[in-house]
Amino acid sequence: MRGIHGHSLVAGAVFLAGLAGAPALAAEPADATRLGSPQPVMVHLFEWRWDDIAAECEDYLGPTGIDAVQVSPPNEHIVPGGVEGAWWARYQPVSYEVTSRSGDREAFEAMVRRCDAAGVGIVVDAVINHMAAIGEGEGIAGTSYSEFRYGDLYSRDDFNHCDRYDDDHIRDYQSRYEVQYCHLLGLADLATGETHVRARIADYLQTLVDLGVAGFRIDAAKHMPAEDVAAIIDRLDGEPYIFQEVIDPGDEPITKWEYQGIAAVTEFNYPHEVATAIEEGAWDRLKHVGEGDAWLKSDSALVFVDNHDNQRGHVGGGVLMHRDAAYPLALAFKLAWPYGTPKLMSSFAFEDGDQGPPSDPDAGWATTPVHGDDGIGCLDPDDDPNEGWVCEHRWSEVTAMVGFRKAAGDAPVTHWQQDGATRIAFSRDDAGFLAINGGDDEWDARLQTGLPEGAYCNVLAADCDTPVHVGGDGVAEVAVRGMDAVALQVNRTAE
Ligand code: AAO
Repeated sequence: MRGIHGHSLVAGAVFLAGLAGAPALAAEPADATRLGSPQPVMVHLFEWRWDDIAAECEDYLGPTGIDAVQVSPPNEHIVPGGVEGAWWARYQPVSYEVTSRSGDREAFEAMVRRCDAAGVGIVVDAVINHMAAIGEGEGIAGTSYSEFRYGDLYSRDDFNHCDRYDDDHIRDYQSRYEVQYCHLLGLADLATGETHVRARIADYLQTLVDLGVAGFRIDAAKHMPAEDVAAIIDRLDGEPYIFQEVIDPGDEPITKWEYQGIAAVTEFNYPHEVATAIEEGAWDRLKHVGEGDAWLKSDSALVFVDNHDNQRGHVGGGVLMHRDAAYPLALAFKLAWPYGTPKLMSSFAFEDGDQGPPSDPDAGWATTPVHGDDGIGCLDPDDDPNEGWVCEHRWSEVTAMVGFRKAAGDAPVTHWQQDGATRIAFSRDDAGFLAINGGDDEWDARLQTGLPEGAYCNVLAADCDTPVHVGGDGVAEVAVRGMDAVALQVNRTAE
């Protein structure tokens, strides 16, 4: 076995990454502590109803220590019936009225209040780059729209008309102009360079800030010039936590570095590197996650193992998701590794990528609740794997590792150890220790845990019947079953 000490992901380390190309914008710090705790964890309750999220905050998220929920877009969108209930109806805004498939404004406000009381912030998915697909129809709150006209909110001059191709759709991601001035997927592209358009968008966001939301995900940020995003955010009173969805595959002219001076940015290296390292049996590569100049600096990075797009292959795929055996281990790594602000995915099961959440087609595709008398709860292993709420955030491995992250605080990574490429272990200084065995056979080893002498519970085990004994030198005999992990944390000792 090789012992590697002095890992470079030391707390407070200054990364040089990203300085090149960073624009001179009014820098809003990407301060995740705005979510209310020093090492916040977020969960995306994808397509959940507001009443369910409120109950979830009280019953699970608050007690587990999850700080924030990313919610699906709360504003009026196209009627789901027009697209056979597809989830992506939510990404086609018709107005900024707070009425959506997840509930009305009253339910939204009640959710914000109840979650806040439970210590959980609401992070709104803000679809502000565009409105619904060019054409005509009706929104879920009854607002009519036609070509480049959305109620009395926007009309033709409020949109970009890029004058490319016959339909002005984006085709070439190598063209900055096209990506930012043509229509993403045929969705009417708002002219975010215009002052009055910025003002309308900012009014919508401000309404939500005033209702008490804790932050925003800026959808399709790459499709708006960074200065437009900055100008909109600059108009807001309050200090929401903001992260911008920018898919930067590394070979396009628009990069994540342009946006990191504004607020946090999605780090798409993360899901792809975690998946490829694990799938190639090169778990030892995880040691370098977040290191080097290809990665956003830690406090600018929003990290995830999968998101609602790439888990269904909409955006490239090539990630791990809830159906994969290695997924809980990938999540354990993510929550133990001190890089970025982690977001958990809480999915609904699906067979087809367009399929919407559990819902009733005969009732306007009304979403089936999780909680309450009509609630269907979360999927059991014996249930139909193609329909239902998966609730990854309730898995015992996940809740245990949220506790681990909190206990580890800002302790740096120390004592990286590995045996071959599939067996890895590291400490969070003297606060926590994680060993992952990505091989099939049991891994029995004497490992340096960094922890004070004592008998510790494996927080990933169902009980503490077989504690791990750490000697005065920090070393322990650790047995990790194949495709399993052992996690110890300083405040979880055996009685
Ligand atoms: C729906 C229909 C469409 C129809 C449209 C209008 O599906 O057929 O044309 O309505 O009627 C979601 C759904 C869409 C849906 C849309 C509106 O995903 O299917 O369209 O709602 O209902 C780009 C953007 C990125 C965006 C992503 C989907 O840059 O911002 O496309 N994500 C967000 C949301 C998403 C949502 C929208 C935006 C729209 O998260 O849920 O759409 O509000 C490359 C580029 C990326 C580009 C992808 C996909 O990515 O770099 O910028 O994302 O291509 O076009 C590897 C590479 C990766 C590459 C990827 C795919 O992974 O590493 O860079 O392969 O080639």
